Amino acid sequence: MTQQPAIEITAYDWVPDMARGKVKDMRVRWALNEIGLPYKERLVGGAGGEKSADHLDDQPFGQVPIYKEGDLTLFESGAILLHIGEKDERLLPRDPVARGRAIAWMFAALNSVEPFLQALFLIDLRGEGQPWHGPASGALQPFAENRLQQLSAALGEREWLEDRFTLGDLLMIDVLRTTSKQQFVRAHANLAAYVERGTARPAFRSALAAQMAAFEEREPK
Ligand SMILES: N[C@@H](CCC(=O)N[C@@H](CS)C(=O)NCC(=O)O)C(=O)O
Repeated sequence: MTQQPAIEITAYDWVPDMARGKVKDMRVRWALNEIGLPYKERLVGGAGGEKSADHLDDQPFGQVPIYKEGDLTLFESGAILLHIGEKDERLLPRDPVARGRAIAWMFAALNSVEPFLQALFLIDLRGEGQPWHGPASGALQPFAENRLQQLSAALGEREWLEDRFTLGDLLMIDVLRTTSKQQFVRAHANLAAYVERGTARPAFRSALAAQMAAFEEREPK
């Protein structure tokens, strides 16, 4: 008899086309694949709509991903990745200096880069046809562009943000590859190449296939 994986991740059973392959359970799938840890999936409805009571019990904001392992239920992709990183030094170095740097890049992805790109996406989503759309977007864009300029300078000609791939790269690449403002990424050849390098990793490719498969099962071609 095959044993059930000890880890369960929650993902949506449906999202609009433009979000497919970009939902944040990708980060968790990718990290688990990097270290060969199997997981089972719990697919929930309610993307962008009403959330079930069970969902809200597990994730106070009614979002995905959710991660379960034994008695532990975790939400927030950054916290989930830190937990997974503890399991394997291929994701999070054991050396305290390298580990500290990797964690700093994880926070940078979530706290210094993603918020500006996310806010621009929301302004576009909610602002279509609104008189405030142009001014709001115009006011925020320089902040986002500046962050990517600074990130590009920090990366330079290196392959990864530090001297090897870590969860800091995984999160940063996920933030960059999913932004609706791809032109800001493409403006920096090194950032575009960095995203290509990360998304060429077999662990990323199989994570993408797994997320897409969940949607395709629901809507067979
Ligand atoms: N800060 C959260 C954000 C999670 C998030 O934005 N999840 C989106 C999918 S990518 C979601 O569930 N959105 C539906 C909603 O907010 O109702 C994390 O990193 O886990």
